[in-house]
Amino acid sequence: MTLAPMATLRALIWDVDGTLAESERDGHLPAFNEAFRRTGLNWQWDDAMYGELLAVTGGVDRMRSYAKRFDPQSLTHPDFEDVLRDTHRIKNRLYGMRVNEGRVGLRPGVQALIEEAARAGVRQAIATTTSRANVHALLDATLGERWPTLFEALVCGEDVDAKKPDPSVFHLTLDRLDLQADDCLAIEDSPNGLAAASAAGLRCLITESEYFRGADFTGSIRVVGDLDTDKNKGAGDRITLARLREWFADSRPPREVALPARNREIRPGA
Ligand code: XBP
Ligand code: MG
Repeated sequence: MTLAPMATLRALIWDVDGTLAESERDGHLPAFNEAFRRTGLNWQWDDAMYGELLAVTGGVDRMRSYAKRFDPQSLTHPDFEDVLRDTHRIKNRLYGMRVNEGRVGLRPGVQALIEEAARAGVRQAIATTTSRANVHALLDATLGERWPTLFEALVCGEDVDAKKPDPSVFHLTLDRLDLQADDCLAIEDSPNGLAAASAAGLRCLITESEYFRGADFTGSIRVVGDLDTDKNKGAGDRITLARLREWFADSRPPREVALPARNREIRPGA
């Protein structure tokens, strides 16, 4: 019997919304509602509705999907697509303002893990379906001007044709890092994020967030709450890099791997 070599964790690939921050609840949702008021859309999303709408990633696609389900009349407006674009632009500006006002902070334990990984030479990247401007705003406001030195790749919604659960954002991130999926751990908070990471052949840790608590995360290597508390160990015992390395080495990469359009070799777990 030949034993498979033990996998070594070489990079962390971070999601943004819901993972680095509760930015959906504290940033995007209130910004969407204020943008609707400003553009004259007679829409108002509450928490329960937004939780449902998050099944669709990407702000513009989310609004379009809401219109189809709940306000089909709006689709017949000749300028509907322009209204969506304007509303989204305004929403992102308001989101940036909220972030600058300090209303969207990093989740507990996030900064400690980022700093620890950086000190240990574990490489880091960001793979998100949000707009680039939103990521810049959040990282500027929370990690300050040194954040570009912490993340080697920053892949955002504008960089791909299809958003999560499509794996494109992860394929591009792996390309930029020049690493194989088997070397990296994705950190996500949503079923769409997990599906995207798994389809790219990545192991995935789930840090449960407001809107996806209790969702089905089968296929992840672990489901934890905030990163400052290991549920199995008790309050105050945070998710350390050592723990991630252990969980990573003890797990297998996902079997369901969608090959990227470009013929890149990705080896699913045996
Ligand atoms: C994030 C998203 C984004 C944000 C809003 O998903 O789906 O659409 O909700 O950002 P994930 P934009 O955390 O899985 O990357 O309005 O810029 O799209
Ligand atoms: Mg997310």
